[in-house]
Amino acid sequence: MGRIFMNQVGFTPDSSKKAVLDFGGSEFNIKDLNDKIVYEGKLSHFGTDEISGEDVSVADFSDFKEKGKYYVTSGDVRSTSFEIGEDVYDGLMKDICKCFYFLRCGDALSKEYAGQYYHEPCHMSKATVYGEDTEPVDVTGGWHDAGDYGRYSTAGAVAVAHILYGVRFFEDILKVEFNIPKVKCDKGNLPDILAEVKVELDFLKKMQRENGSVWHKVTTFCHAPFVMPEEDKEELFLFPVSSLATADIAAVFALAYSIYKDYDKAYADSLLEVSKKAYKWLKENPDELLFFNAEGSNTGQYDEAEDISNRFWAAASLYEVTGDKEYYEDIKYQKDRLLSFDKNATKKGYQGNVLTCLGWAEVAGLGSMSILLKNDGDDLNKEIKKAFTGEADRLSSNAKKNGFGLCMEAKDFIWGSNMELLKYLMILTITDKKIEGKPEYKDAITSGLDYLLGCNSMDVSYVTGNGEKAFKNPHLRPTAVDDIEEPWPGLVSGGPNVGLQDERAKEVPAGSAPMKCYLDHIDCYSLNEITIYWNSPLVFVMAGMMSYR
Ligand code: G3I
Ligand code: 9MR
Ligand code: ZN
Repeated sequence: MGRIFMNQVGFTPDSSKKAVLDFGGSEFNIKDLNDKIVYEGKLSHFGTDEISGEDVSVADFSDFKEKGKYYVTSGDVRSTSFEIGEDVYDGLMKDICKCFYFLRCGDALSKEYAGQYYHEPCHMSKATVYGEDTEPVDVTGGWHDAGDYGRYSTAGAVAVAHILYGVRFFEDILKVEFNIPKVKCDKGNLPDILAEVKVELDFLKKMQRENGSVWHKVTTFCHAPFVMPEEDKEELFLFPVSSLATADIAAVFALAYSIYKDYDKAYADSLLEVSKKAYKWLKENPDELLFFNAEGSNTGQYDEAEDISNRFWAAASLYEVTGDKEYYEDIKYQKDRLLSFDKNATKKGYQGNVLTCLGWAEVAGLGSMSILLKNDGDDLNKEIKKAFTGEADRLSSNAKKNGFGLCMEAKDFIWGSNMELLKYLMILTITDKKIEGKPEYKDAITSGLDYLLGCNSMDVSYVTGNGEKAFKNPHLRPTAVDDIEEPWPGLVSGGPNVGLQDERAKEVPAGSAPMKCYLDHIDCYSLNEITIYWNSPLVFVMAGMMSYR
């Protein structure tokens, strides 16, 4: 029996629309939920590609724009249902934002807003400064990183950055309400998204030492077993400071200042102070201070090969906010270092142009966004625009090499491949909306979202609660033990990973195509975990989608 893969959530009326079939034939229909044919179309045969391993045909129905709920059929095979409408992504957007609330650490959940996913206060004890004989420190709050209960400075800064750059570029996101407690500010209440991000900012502030440097992470010594967060009572450790964390905090706090200053001046000033203090430390400590786990400790390492992209981002973000020449010189200095490092690097943790990288490690693309926002029109600004259009061209040309219209290549299917995709969709969105619009960029964005929401050869939507066949078994500790049938909605799975880097993942048949290196199993941390920085780029992309309306 064949299968029809498609975006299980739906399409806006004017976007391109398709389903992908793993079998041949000549015709397809769209039927409404009363089984009445509303559209008849011809299939086109695409053939086999290296990422899906399927011989596929494509059912294109972009010219069908009637609002409603439907499914696609061909022969005896039918797809999941989907919807066409202007507001098809409204529920998804609320869900992906609310996830951060459910991931809150400390005593910040209430039964009123968390409902059945409420848990008691967690990780409230003071943290021991690892390897030092000093007083334990209060670093309560923030968001749990992922399926584990660690809180990591660089990962947190990057997740916040995806969201806040989303706010800067596409302010419609400020209107999204997702049922969290209101937070007062000079102008009444903060928009929900800023109230939620403030939770992480307030935690990250506590990760800064007196001298301006920033602890890399606060975790137990080893990952907790599968227990609820409040049952994870092991000693918390603040592991050493890194220049990576310090630079990321300098960058993201300046960015945050640029937004919160319009809502709460005193709070915003305190953010800029954190940023400048971190930057001062960086300048006084020009040598990289990378991070590696203490012997025997196995919580997330978030190791990076260099701190140049982080310093570049910090300088760019502070320059955008202050206009100060000193930062401008630093941007250029770090950019030149980065490009020469990139040229010589043997083990790169990214594909494409380094100036467009938006990951948890390679963060130069975040700095580039600040330079785009500043929009000086100088050579630097032009160089960044060229990097983005070059990358958008590479991605939209990749999208033509497979029947799914997916902008990824086989080598992109690593741990967290869905983030690789979402970073690409961010680049396409920025380029299309803010630099130079092209229909193929928009098509690649649409197809990428289709892939995430079910148009893939796993036939699964990678966002919980969104789509008839959404994944249900994230590697997420509370979900594993809370006795609730379904995880909360809006969680983004890491997705297929050819590395199959956990025990359970070995059950994936040998030689599987990249797109099929996936299992919806709670054990699979290398295929099916969730993290704050896999949700955050989707928030950015959906904010961009709002602006297409
Ligand atoms: O960069 C290389 C690339 O050059 C190579 O071709 C490719 C092939 O395997 O691997 C790439 O490296 C991968 C790297 O991620 C890229 O970001 C590594 O194999 C892979 O092991 C590494 O995975 C990271 C994982 O931690 C293990 O360190 C994930 O990115 C990262 O998201 C994940 O983060 C964990 C935290 O440690 C703890 N909390 C949960 C979180 C999510 O799983
Ligand atoms: O649950 C942990 C997950 O969040 C991490 O991404 C992963 C890699 O660091 O590690 C998971 O924890 C596993 C640990 O490393 C080894 N024992 C089994 C744990 C999960 O079942
Ligand atoms: Zn906690």
